[in-house]
Amino acid sequence: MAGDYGKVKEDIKAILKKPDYDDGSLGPVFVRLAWHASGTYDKHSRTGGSNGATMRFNPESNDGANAGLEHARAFLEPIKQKHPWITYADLWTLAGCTAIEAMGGPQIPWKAGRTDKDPKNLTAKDVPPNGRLPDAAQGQDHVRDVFYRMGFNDREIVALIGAHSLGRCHSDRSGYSGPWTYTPTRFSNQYFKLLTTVDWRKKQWDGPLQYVDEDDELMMLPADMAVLWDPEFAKIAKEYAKDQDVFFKDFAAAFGKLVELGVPRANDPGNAPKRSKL
Ligand code: HIF
Repeated sequence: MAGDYGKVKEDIKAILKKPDYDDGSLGPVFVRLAWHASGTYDKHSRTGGSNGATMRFNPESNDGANAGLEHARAFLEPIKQKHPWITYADLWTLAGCTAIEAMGGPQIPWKAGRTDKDPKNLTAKDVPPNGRLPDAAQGQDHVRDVFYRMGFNDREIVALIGAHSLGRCHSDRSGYSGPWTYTPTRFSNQYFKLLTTVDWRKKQWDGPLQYVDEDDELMMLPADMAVLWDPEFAKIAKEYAKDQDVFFKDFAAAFGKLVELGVPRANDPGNAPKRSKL
C-alpha cells in the first residue's frame, strides 16, 4: 500500500535535532546510512545497492565499515512503526536525502519503490559480501576502483566526497576521530575550502594515520587527502571550493544516482516495453 512519503519526510525532519547526540543532529549519521546501504553496488554483477535493505542481515550488518549504523537504523525504527507501509530500503535512503536538505544542502532527487528482502527466504547471495565499501586508509587508486565499480566518474566522486562537510569520525566506530569541518551539521562546500587551504599534518597519536590542522581540531582521512594529492581530483575540488552552486548541483545529481544504484525501475534496459509493430 502506497502511503504519504511527504508525511514520512516531515517525521524524519522532526527527529533530526538531538542535543545530546554528537554535534546535536542525527542528520550526518542518516547520510552515512543512506550511502552505505547504496555503496555496496557492483555494476558488473548488478548486485548490492540500496534495494533490499540487506544491512539488516549478516554479513553486511557486521561489516566493520558499517560500525555505528545500527544506531542510525534504531533511530529510524519509530518512523517505520508509525508508517509500516514504507520499506526500510526507501526509509533509509529518504532519511539521508531529507537530512542533506534539512542541513542546508540541495534537494536530492529521490524516488520511492525499493523493496525489502524477506528474511524468511533469504539466500547467501542476497546479501553483498563485506569489503565493498571504501577503506579510509587507502589512496586514489582504491577510491577510483571502488567508485568506478559503482559506475561513477571522477567528477561525481569528488562531488560526493563533499558530503564529508557533515558529521565526524568516532574512535569507537572507525577508529578515526574528529570532524572534517567547523560546521558538521551544515551542508556546504566548506570541506573543499578546508581541504585545499589548510596545512594538513599527520596526527600524533596511537590511532590510525589521519591528518589534522595545526590546532588538532579538524581532520582528514588518508582517502580524503587522496583528493588533494591526485591532480585530476584536486582540479575539481578547487572548482567546488570556489563555487558552491556548481558543487550543490553536481552533488545533488551524484547522490541521487548513488541512492538509485541497484534499484530496479520500469525503464531499465531489458525492462523496456516491447515495441508494437505498426
Ligand atoms: Fe564517509 N566516512 N567515507 N562518506 N561519511 C565516515 C563518516 C561519514 C569514507 C570513510 C568514512 C563518503 C565516502 C567515504 C559520510 C558520508 C559519506 C567515517 C567515520 C569514515 C571512516 C565513521 C565513524 O567513525 O563514525 C571513505 C573512505 C569514503 C570514500 C572516499 C561519501 C562521500 C563523502 C560517499 C559520503 O556521502 C558521513 C555523513 C559521515 C559522518 C557520519 C557521522 O556519524 O557523523
